[in-house]
Amino acid sequence: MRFVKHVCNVIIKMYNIRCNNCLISYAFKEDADIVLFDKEVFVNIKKDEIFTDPANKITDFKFDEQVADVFDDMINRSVPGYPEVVVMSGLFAERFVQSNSNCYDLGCSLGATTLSMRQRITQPGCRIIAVDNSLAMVEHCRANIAAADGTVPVDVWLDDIRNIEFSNCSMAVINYTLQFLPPSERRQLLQNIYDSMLPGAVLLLSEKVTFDEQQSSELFIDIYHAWKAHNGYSEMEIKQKRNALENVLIPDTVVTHRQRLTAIGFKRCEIWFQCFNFISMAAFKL
Ligand code: GEK
Repeated sequence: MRFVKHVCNVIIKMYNIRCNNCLISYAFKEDADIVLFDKEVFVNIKKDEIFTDPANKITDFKFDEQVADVFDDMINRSVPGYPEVVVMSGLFAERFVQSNSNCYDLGCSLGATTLSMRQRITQPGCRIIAVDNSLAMVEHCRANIAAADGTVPVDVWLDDIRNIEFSNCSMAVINYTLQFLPPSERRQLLQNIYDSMLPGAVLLLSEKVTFDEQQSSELFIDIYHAWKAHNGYSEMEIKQKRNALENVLIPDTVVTHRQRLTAIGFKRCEIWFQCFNFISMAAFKL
């Protein structure tokens, strides 16, 4: 179990996200016309020790029960900016979700983004559809949703996001999941989402990326690994996880993401968050 606390001083808004046995509280403070962001993190979660022991043979990474059980800790220590992206997804939901429409959380894992969106949706008649193809993730996610407060109905589907028939969509979020699809199948999924979108809808896409400049790629990977070490992962854990993900997580460049989104029909797409080689984009239908 780990226990982390970081507090800010002047709190004007407070959000709580319950996820599994973890409570993350975010506080926002405001100074004149500048909104400063700070957070209080109060975490009590199972530690990710999956790659602690040396393995004879590294097998491809799988989202099984072992991973689902420690996922809160794993993703918070492995994806820089993850808590911010989760909270900010809620702020996008508040602004973009339209009445009587569907919102999608694709590759929902434990449901953190779903809960964040649910807390901020104000429009009537909305439904969130959270999809993941890992049974372990879906079971944990359903328990998390059932334990959380909220009036917006949530359906958690055990399915491959490539099989979904999207409809009446005002917001779709695909946080750190497109990267796990074969590159040749990414465009069709995004096209399916786009085709189901209402005018004014938004797609949030968060991904690990690579860079055309090899020097930039190497630099960001290096700093990223230093950040993982700072978060308590050993060199061996970092190396073994990297090897396990090698054939499973295939990052695109920002240019590829932009070109694909534009070719599909999105009118604008902007990077709204970046930390090292992790980005979040917002793509707008109009
Ligand atoms: C979060 N968005 O907490 N169909 C459905 N689910 C899939 C597929 C697929 N084809 N491929 C992978 N997944 C989450 C974090 S994690 C990112 C997303 C990470 C699921 C997989 O089972 C896992 O739960 C999730 O996508 C990726 O905001 O672990 O780096």
